[in-house]
Amino acid sequence: MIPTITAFERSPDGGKGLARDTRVRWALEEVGQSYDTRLVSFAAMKEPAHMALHPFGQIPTFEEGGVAIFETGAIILHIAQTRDGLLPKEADARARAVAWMFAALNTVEPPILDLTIARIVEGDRPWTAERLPLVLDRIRARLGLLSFRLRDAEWLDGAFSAGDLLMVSVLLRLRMSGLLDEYENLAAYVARGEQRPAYRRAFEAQLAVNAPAA
Ligand code: GTB
Repeated sequence: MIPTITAFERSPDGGKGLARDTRVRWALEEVGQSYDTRLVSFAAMKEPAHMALHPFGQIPTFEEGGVAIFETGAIILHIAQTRDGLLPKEADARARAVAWMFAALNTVEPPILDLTIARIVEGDRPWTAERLPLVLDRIRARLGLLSFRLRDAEWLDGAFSAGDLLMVSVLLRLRMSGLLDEYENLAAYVARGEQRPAYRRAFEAQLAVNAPAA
């Protein structure tokens, strides 16, 4: 049975690959699993059929047989646990890779999301100019320690894993900010992720849906 994921009918990023379905597509490509995509509009996301799948009316979701789940991290963990290629087989190494998945989503991504909120959602508020440097410093604090931990390694803990997939995906959100370029090894790490054939296929698949009409 081929899994079905949901994605934006048209992503607001116009095909930059920043919406979270790209992470799920990437995971599926890494394990060689073909998939169907059901595109949903912002209105359809809030309708009962989709809300039954996703309690917060968002994308992505994942359905396969009797499994219907939401939350990108949970989806990627499920894919990694049911197929080879995204988590080490050895138990201790597997636990460490899962820890990096959580670190990407729970420790590194929150301050990065704050930057989007500060710049886009609250960009016109009077306190933004004062808040922005604090938000940037919180991101730098995380990036500095991540950079120190990675040093000159190719991936976070041995072979490429779902932890790297999520960390690279989270860091990619910083591309436009220029912050990533302050950490040479992190910029190279993200570039390595983007060069993976599975990432390229995932990116192209979302681009085919989201690219602005010529
Ligand atoms: N914690 C959930 C997960 O990880 O799956 C968060 C899911 C989520 O934020 N989904 C967003 C969504 O459905 C799309 S990915 N939003 C619609 C809504 O809430 O009504 C977030 C996203 C959206 C757009 C861009 N962009 O344009 O750059 C980037 C990221």
